Amino acid sequence: MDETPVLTEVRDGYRLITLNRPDKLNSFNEAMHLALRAALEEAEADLSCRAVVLTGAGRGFCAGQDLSDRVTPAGGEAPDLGRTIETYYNPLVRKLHALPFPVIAAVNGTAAGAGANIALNCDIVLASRTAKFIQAFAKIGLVPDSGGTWMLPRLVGSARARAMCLLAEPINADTAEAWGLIWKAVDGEALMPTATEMAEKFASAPTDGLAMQKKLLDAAETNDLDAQLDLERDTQRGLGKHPDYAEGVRAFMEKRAPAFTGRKG
Ligand code: T3D
Repeated sequence: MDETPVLTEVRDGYRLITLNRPDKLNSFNEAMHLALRAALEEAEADLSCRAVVLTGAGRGFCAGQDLSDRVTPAGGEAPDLGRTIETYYNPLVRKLHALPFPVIAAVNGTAAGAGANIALNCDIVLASRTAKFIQAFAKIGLVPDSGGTWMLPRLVGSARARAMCLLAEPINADTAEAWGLIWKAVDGEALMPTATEMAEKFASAPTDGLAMQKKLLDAAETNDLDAQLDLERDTQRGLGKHPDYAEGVRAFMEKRAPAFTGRKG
């Protein structure tokens, strides 16, 4: 049994959360699901936390479901995969979207199966040039889950999404960037410095405004233009009363750096 399947480092204004089952390429078992859920809930409950960096220990980011928990003897009872997805993967995806601050995935190595899609559900995906994204599901007779079938065509278009899913071939980080699957590919040694520099920037950002940006961009995936325009109006009306807006405008006029208040809770 893993002692600490997820490591959390509390830093000034943000948290670094590391998936920590390196011998199994940080694949998900129940303990890692529970630990990651707890780590994200703790980050959310701590109002001084204004960003999260999610990465993996060792040479991989995450290889999806731990398949050693899925071996059934011939003729044995099949596992109920719907149960794990309902209990763990779907709530995790929903949580990543709902967190009231940006989540940065620092993809340090292979991200496969649900591991790839968990990374792609983060707000900003940075990847080491050695990282690969693999929709590995086809190799074991499954469909992409954790939002894969919803997200991939939106990110890279139908042709690339279909080939990624049906072929299950690795997509390297530079290609992922060129296709718009991720934000940026960087050299391996630059990955964590780039991710933490970004988190530090978010740690002094107008966090409640950024949280509303996440909400609006998610809503835009299903809203029509009229509904989205209304949502922008209503959100802007609310944010116009937030102290961070007043501070941002004053700081601009006074030609100084703004001192945003962060999360109001
Ligand atoms: O609840 C449910 O089950 C439903 C939800 C499903 C969600 C899913 O994610 S399904 C998809 C599951 N994931 C996969 O199918 C990926 C399986 N892994 C691979 O295809 C390869 O390991 C990789 C392409 C990711 C990496 O290849 P490579 O050559 O860099 O590394 P490796 O040698 O294959 O793996 C290193 C070790 O990690 C190895 O262990 P060993 O031999 O050194 O003791 C390997 O067995 C282990 N490992 C890698 N992925 C998994 C794993 N062990 C268990 N489960 C894994 N997913």
